[in-house]
Amino acid sequence: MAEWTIDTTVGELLRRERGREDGGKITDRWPALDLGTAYRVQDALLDRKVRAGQTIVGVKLGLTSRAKQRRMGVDAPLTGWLTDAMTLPPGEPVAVGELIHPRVEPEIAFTMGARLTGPGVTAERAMSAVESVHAGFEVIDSRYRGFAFDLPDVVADNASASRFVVSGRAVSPGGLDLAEETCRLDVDGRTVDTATGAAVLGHPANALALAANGLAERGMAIESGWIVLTGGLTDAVALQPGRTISADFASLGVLSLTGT
Ligand code: 0L1
Ligand code: MG
Repeated sequence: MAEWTIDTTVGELLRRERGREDGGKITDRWPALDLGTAYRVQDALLDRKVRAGQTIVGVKLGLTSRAKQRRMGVDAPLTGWLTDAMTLPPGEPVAVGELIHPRVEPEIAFTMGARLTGPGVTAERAMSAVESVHAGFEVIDSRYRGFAFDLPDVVADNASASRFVVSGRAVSPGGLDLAEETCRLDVDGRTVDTATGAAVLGHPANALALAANGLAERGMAIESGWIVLTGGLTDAVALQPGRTISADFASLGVLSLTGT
């Protein structure tokens, strides 16, 4: 077997995504894959998508709650890229058969009104660059069997990013208490979970600051106009054909997503 490299890993992850097929951990075959190299894989994967015509529209935070980190067996948050090909218009159903094993999680999303460049970004400075706040859903779809991975695996796999939707309703950040913002998650009309914005690193602004500072270490910034998904508020729920998942936020409104 040829030695694993950034290029072969990108090729393998793209092959799985396009073929709708999962597989084993890259770290089983490339144990030396460390976090820094995994982010280089993630950036090279993005580069392949951009060269194929996709546009970067934002960034996502993942594994921002300690509970989710424990459940997935990793010990740190991570960031990934959002492209136009992942964007779902509000109300558009998700074709489950186009994905591997999609799960949906409600998130607080930001639209950026100004460029945010680390290092040293605080939560306060991060919030001052936010233009509007939205209810959001992320559809995650790991390219690893059973969502089983180590941190470098999931970083290389662009943080399991697959699809996302944000509500058309834009709420001004002034006057919102996002740590206290409640979210009720319903599946086919039955409540399965509740959470507040504090589930995301204590406050979604902390997640935004973390993303800006992390990107700065790689020579990048969060651009004006980008969307930032700040991290799952509750556990992710499996998306199935015919299933409707709704998130009812106290101030941000209600968002629903249906599988077909
Ligand atoms: O957005 C997320 O929190 C997911 C990050 C990757 C971990 C997973 O696939 O559950
Ligand atoms: Mg997420």
